[in-house]
Amino acid sequence: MTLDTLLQRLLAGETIALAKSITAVENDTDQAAELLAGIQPHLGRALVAGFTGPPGVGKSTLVNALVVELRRRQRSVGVVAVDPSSPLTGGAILGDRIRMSEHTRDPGVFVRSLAARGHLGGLSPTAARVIDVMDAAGRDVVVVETVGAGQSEVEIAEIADVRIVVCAPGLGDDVQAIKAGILEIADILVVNKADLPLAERTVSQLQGMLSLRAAALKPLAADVPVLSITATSGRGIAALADAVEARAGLALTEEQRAARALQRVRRLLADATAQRVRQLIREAGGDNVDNLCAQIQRGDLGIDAAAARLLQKLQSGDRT
Ligand SMILES: Nc1nc2c(ncn2[C@@H]2O[C@H](COP(=O)(O)OP(=O)(O)OP(=O)(O)O)[C@@H](O)[C@H]2O)c(=O)[nH]1
Ligand SMILES: [Mg+2]
Repeated sequence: MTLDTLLQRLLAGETIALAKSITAVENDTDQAAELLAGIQPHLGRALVAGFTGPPGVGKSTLVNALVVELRRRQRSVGVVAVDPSSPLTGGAILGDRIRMSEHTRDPGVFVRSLAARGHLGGLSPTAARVIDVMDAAGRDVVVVETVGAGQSEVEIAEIADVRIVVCAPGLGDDVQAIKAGILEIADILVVNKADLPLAERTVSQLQGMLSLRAAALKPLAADVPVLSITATSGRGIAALADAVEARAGLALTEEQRAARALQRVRRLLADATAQRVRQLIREAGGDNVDNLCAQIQRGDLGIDAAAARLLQKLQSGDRT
């Protein structure tokens, strides 16, 4: 298939073109680069819903149940499951594949599992591109599942229009993990496994944290709903779908679409730039960086001034 044909068929939403395009993107082919450039003017339509949370809380089960609900609402769906290859849960891909296989005969659902490849806790740049390809193919909603919230280059928080943080009842560590930062990114909090004991307590703990945060920092935290859900039975899923659709529009005007696309590109650019700078620093290594560090340690140079100087040196290719 020529690039033009592939692009046309992808934009028309053909499943085969979508599959081919994603494979090209995963393999980082020359055609993929051109394809990604070609789809740019068409991005920003899909609502990207990012699910994150500790291993085993039921993210995949929840995503699966949400997909069923979205299909009931006639939404076309793309699912990107970033396989954590987690030593904790093992076999995650297999579990996801089995659960997702009930959708395989529905052209309205397209599922792709991606290896995390060292991007544990976040998204690889490939995942971000796969999301774009699904967007270009006209999927109404792209659902992304990642584990935790790590330090990878492209975080789900950066890409998603709606961030859903999932936890399960009565796991002290869970709540700690959520305290440690992912609460900050949540637009919606889900306490899954509401059929288990202590679910209500976890809900009120989370509500307590949110109101503390609302008082301290973020007045908008009060708007973060805490939903109690049993993914295995589907209880509470409709409320989740409502909340997702309420946070980010599905029927966008051309202006809103352009604004959403711009916001994503902005984040990706910032991200790529940060990555490039890190790489340059690694390559520059040695004296350049060490000299600046020594000056900082002697108290001769402030850290911000040193960073500005380092950026200048990196740009000019100055290796002294
Ligand atoms: N009791 C109960 N169990 C659930 C519920 N949702 C999921 N589970 C179970 O929890 C286990 C983990 O579910 P997954 O959906 O694989 O969890 P996950 O968060 O995707 O796990 P990783 O991707 O490995 O991090 C499975 O055995 C599910 O059947 C629920 O609502 N209630
Ligand atoms: Mg999973």
